[in-house]
Amino acid sequence: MKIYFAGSIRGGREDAELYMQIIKYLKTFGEVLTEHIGSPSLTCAGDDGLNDRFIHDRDLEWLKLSDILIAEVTSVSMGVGYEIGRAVESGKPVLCLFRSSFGKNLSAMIAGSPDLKLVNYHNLNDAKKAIDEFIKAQEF
Ligand code: 6IA
Repeated sequence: MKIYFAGSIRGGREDAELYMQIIKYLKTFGEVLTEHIGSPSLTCAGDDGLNDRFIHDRDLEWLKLSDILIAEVTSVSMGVGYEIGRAVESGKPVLCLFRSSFGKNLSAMIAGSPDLKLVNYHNLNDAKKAIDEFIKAQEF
């Protein structure tokens, strides 16, 4: 199974360590095409040497190749929202993981979407449980 993990980059890297843990768990189910999202060396201000058009086209290509999209949506990120929208439009199963206890408000465009699965969670173990259930529910 190919998995697209989406997490904030320019929206802020506060949760980068958590992304890394989620990605590590997702790798037990298949190939994570976006492993770099958890990298501590990828900063919101930094430059990985790639231009934006290249990043956009490459990431959409990976999204097309993916079987599912799993997004951590607590940190507000325009790129993650865009990826979720594109995945929903192309009929991919989408799981959004949100930590409501962090006092952030989730966009109504995600919270109100009937075309994705949204799970409120508190810690990594909860996230793992949500991932297990979501993947089990898919028919590949
Ligand atoms: O708006 P954001 O930057 O927070 O969007 C993050 C989402 O867009 C992630 O889920 C990625 O899939 C994608 N994305 C955005 N920027 C990049 C990137 N390099 N490399 C890979 N995926 C990206 C940006 C480097 C930048 C700090 C110069």
